[in-house]
Amino acid sequence: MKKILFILLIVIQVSACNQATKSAQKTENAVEVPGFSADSAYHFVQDQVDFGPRLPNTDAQLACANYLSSKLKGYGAQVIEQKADVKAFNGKTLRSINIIGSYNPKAETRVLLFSHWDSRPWADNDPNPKNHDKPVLGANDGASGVGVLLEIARQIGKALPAIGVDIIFFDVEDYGAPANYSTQNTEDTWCLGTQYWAKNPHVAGYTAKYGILLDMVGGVGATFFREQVSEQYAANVVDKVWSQAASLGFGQYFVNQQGGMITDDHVYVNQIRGIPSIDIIQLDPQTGGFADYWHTVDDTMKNVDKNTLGAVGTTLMHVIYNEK
Ligand code: AHN
Ligand code: ZN
Repeated sequence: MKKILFILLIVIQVSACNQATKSAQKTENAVEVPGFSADSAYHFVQDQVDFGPRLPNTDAQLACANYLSSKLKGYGAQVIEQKADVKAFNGKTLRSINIIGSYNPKAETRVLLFSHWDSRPWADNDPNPKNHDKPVLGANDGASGVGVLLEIARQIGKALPAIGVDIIFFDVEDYGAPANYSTQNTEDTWCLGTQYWAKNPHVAGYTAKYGILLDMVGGVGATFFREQVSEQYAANVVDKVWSQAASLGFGQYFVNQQGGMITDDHVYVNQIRGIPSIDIIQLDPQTGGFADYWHTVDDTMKNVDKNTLGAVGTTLMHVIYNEK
């Protein structure tokens, strides 16, 4: 009896030992993905909104540019401010400040993450015509994407991923001609900071494996459909991001169905720089339009939800840290 017990013990011991080796290998292979703080991202959105509208040629623009650059520097990025004069649809010369933060600048495999940081000078979609000349605060339209990317920068600063990452905050995206401006094609009046960078990248010949644009990623109950320009140039990246979101339980935000099409910053990164890029954007596939507070004086913090910021940020953290 004693002998049998002894053998049994040894068998248990050995199998326990095998078990231990297996799980050790598992932890060795699995990538550590740092957490994403939605609270922190939300604060970064609030910080930007506190500067007031971030309009070209204003002091608020300079103050917020300083804030964004020093945040990125503080989180260990190598930072370049790319200043340029760009021409608006109405003939005005606008000072554009693109802010670029790089991690692992020598790594050959790179991922580009981007958002616009300016806000729109006119609330021309406001139901009240009296508001059409007032600026948009841009809590969701502008600040939300940047808030998520600043939190990603904060996490990357603490533990670098295997690849290189470039975070770009593009300026003068939202100075596009109003809908009733002219009968001519006005698509290229948007995204002026991005168009400038795509033709004059901060590093000669700059490229990346792929790019991800975040535009209006903070809305309450937001849904992100597979946007069509993204699908055309970078369907594999859409697959990667939407399936990562699904496996994290964020399928209610990232709806795996065809969405609308939008001329946004990713168009120029695709067409001019040749970097396959997608747009994560709250765009209604039925109406082809945005949330009802879009380009109104109501684009304020009350429409920004930490849960949405968290779903987008957590998904991107998993994408980035699983990249080799
Ligand atoms: C067009 O209206 C063609 N593009 C709008 C892109 C945009 C504006 N994203 C945020 N604000
Ligand atoms: Zn806008």
